[in-house]
Amino acid sequence: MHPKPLRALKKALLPLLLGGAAALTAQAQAPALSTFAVGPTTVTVSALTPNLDTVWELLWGPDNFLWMTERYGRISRVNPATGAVLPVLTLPDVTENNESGLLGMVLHPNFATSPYVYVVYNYTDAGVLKEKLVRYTYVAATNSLTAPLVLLGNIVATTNHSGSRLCILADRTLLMTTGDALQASESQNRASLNGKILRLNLDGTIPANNPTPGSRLYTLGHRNPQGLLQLPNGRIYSSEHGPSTNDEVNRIEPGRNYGWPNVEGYCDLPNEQVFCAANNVREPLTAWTPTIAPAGLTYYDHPAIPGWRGSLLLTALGARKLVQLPLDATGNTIATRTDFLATYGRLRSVCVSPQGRVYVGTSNRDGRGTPAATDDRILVLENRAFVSATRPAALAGVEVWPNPARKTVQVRLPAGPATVVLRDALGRVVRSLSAVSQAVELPLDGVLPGVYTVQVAAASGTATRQLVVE
Ligand SMILES: [Ca+2]
Ligand SMILES: [Ca+2]
Repeated sequence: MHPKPLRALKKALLPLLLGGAAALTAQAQAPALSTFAVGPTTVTVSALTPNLDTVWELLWGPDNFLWMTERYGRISRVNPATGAVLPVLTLPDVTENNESGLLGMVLHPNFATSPYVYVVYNYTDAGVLKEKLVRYTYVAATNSLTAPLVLLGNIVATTNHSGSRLCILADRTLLMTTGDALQASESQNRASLNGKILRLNLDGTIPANNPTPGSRLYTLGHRNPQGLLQLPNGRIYSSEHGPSTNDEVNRIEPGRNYGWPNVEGYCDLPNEQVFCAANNVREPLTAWTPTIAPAGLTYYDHPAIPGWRGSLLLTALGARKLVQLPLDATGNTIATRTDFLATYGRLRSVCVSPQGRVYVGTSNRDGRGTPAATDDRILVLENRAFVSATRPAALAGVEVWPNPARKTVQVRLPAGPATVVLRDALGRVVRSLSAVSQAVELPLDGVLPGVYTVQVAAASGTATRQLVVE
């Protein structure tokens, strides 16, 4: 190439290159909408994606994208760096009416080899509104969902009190919350699927070790639970809408009765105490009167925002806020409730990324809000000082063997004290330990076969290795 055309080419490319650099900078630091303090930490709020409609579910996927449901029926992947929405599928048979529509979603924990997406939604069957749990298969090559398989259908529904949040437990069974469909007595009817938390195998069959053999029921006596999660230590929590009093956060224990409609909130009235004593009722850990309309529930335990570590984070629709609920060591006590994020309207979905950012989906277009021009939105909550200060050096010499592994795995650490964390394909912590010597053995008992990452953090840097557990 002659010098002159080369110069011309450079001249033509320069604005593009500069423009690209500016765009990258803008992505890295979206404009701050507001900040708030969590102890000494400043948390910055920015908008990742505008112009959505009722963000019902948000979760962090093994592809390092956010996965989202919008209640009218669309499933999308959202690029967390740019906010770009990549629609995957708009379900053809969702009925959105009042509180009903496309609700919760989970991905199979071993998505690399079992690319299943589980969704729960309302549909219309011969003119009657119902609810079903459907498994789709994700095809990465075409960014699409195919082969829908109904795992549980024909559930009684109305336009209100449909639940439904999904959660896959560490033992790879699936929990699904259902609402009472405005038929309160059904919550105590063991023959009904309404007002329950159900437990299924991932193929829809009934686990052999459910509380009652042959029954899908895991717990009963719920009104309308819309938050559900399991902590790394195995404990399970749920949020639940009360009537005009007594919204609840509950610790979920197999076979327990959560009281509705005979008990609202605590077992504190004389007739409630009689019912509670006779029916193995589990009282809530905390209850709200007046109500706040609690929805999404997640767990924060990342060093990015130290003041939130060990806490449940709960979104509230009616009260329009995010609530921090610190758990004590027993997991049975919530001593304080601290409110954040009060200026963005109705908040419904929430998840945490492996980097310690919190993503919150608004619900201002659900018929009960006052949407701003750019609603609904995904908001990002992050400690920007932590993010910029902790881009650590790569730690050389970390070795993981055997790989694939079965009962234990050895991790070689070239640089003294370190923390070693094993995460599953969804980024969830499966094992975590502190190592003082230059090698450590990580037990794998109870760890199911699949693809995992071993993350090592030492003073001199970090390293990540993939591990296959057989
Ligand atoms: Ca209850
Ligand atoms: Ca009560």
